[in-house]
This record gives sequence, structure tokens and C-alpha cells, in this order.
Amino acid sequence: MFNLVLFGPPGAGKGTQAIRMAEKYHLFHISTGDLLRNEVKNQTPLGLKAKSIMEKGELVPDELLINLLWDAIHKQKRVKGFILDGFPRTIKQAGDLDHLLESEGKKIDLTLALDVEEDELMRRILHRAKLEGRVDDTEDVIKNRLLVYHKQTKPLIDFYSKQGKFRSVTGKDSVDDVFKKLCEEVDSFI
Ligand code: B4P
Repeated sequence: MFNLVLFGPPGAGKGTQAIRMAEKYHLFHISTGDLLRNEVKNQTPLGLKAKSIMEKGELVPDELLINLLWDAIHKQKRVKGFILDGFPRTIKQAGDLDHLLESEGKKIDLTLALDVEEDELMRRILHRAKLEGRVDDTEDVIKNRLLVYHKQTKPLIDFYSKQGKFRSVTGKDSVDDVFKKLCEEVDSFI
């Protein structure tokens, strides 16, 4: 089994790359952003709680997320591994994930980060807003999402570096070039 975390600030291209990586390496792609948007759409109890939090660009509480993720993982019985896109986003989520995986004799093998400057992130997300109209893709909310990333998510670089599992590639090139670099990292690892 090979479990990969795709890491990066909002708009870095995690979702874009995760879909391609999942196909190439036969991994099951789990995007917690997509899972949450689905809960919101279906107006489930979790979706009703998450909606206003996501609209402000804040993080949905850790205990809700770890349960959501763990359910998604357990629905897949015969997969070669997972590619986690947008999870973990806090130290607490990462610690809980490690414990749960460990209890089943599994682990995160590699964390690959996409490094992109903030003005490019803003440009990409505002462009996506025009195409998809996501409620959290407005300029003020994006600024808050970036602040939240720096405060709550960036410390994970240290968390995974200490475990010797962290690698970073530049995410500012074309989708194809970024994909190539990510694959080089995975290929040199496995
Ligand atoms: P996400 O759905 O994860 O949103 P994201 O960070 O914007 O996505 P991503 O980085 O994948 O960007 P994408 O590939 O689409 O999270 C949304 C919200 O859900 C969070 O704010 C939070 O509230 C909640 N949430 C999710 N997970 C959580 C967790 N674990 N804990 C708590 N809360 C959680 O790329 C962006 C755009 O750039 C796209 O339009 C794409 O086409 C473009 N693009 C990508 N690569 C490009 C490239 N190389 N060049 C040019 N454009 C590119």
C-alpha cells in the first residue's frame, strides 16, 4: 500500500494534480473539500454545520473531518493506496490520522507539497470563481483562507519533515510540468 498526501495552500493545484496522480499510480483520490461540498449539497447534519464555516474560509472542526475521512477510507476495500487532497490541514488532524492508520498497520508514506506564490494563488482562484462560482472563491474569503493556511496548516511542513516524509516541488509551472515533477518525486521514492 502507498499513501500519499498532496499538500499546499488553497489554489495551489492539489485537486488538479491529485486526479492525474490517482490515475497514473492507481491510488484512490479523497478530497475533503469535495466530500464537504457534497455534504453541504445534500444538506446532511455535517453539511449544515460546515456550510457557514466554509463560506468564511475557516476550517471545519477537526473531529468532524477525521470521521469524514476515515469513513471515506473504509469504504474502499481493495485499493493500492490513497491520495489525500486537502487533508490533513491541522497538526491535530495529522496526529489523529497517524494513530488511526497505525492501528491498522498502515502509514502515510510521502507528503508532496506544491509551492506557489500568493499573487498566483489569488489569480488562479479568482479565475476559477468565474468558471465555477464557488462561494468561498471571493477575494476577501481567499485572503482569509490564506491566513488560515499560514496559521493552521503550514506547521505540517515541520510535522512531516521531522518524519522524513516531506518533499516540495514548484507548483507555479504548467499543469503538465508540475505533474511531471510530482511523478519524478514519487518514482524516486517507490
Ligand atoms: P479545497 O476544496 O481543498 O480547496 P482548495 O484548497 O482551493 O483546492 P486546491 O488547492 O485543490 O486547488 P485546485 O486544484 O482546485 O477546500 C475548500 C474548503 O473546504 C476549505 O477552505 C475548508 O473550509 C474546507 N476543508 C477542506 N478540507 C478540510 C480539512 N481537512 N479540515 C478542515 N476544513 C477543510 O486549483 C485551483 C485553481 O487553479 C483551479 O481553477 C485550477 O484549474 C487552477 N490550476 C491548478 N494548477 C494550475 C497550474 N499549474 N497553472 C495554472 N492554473 C492551475
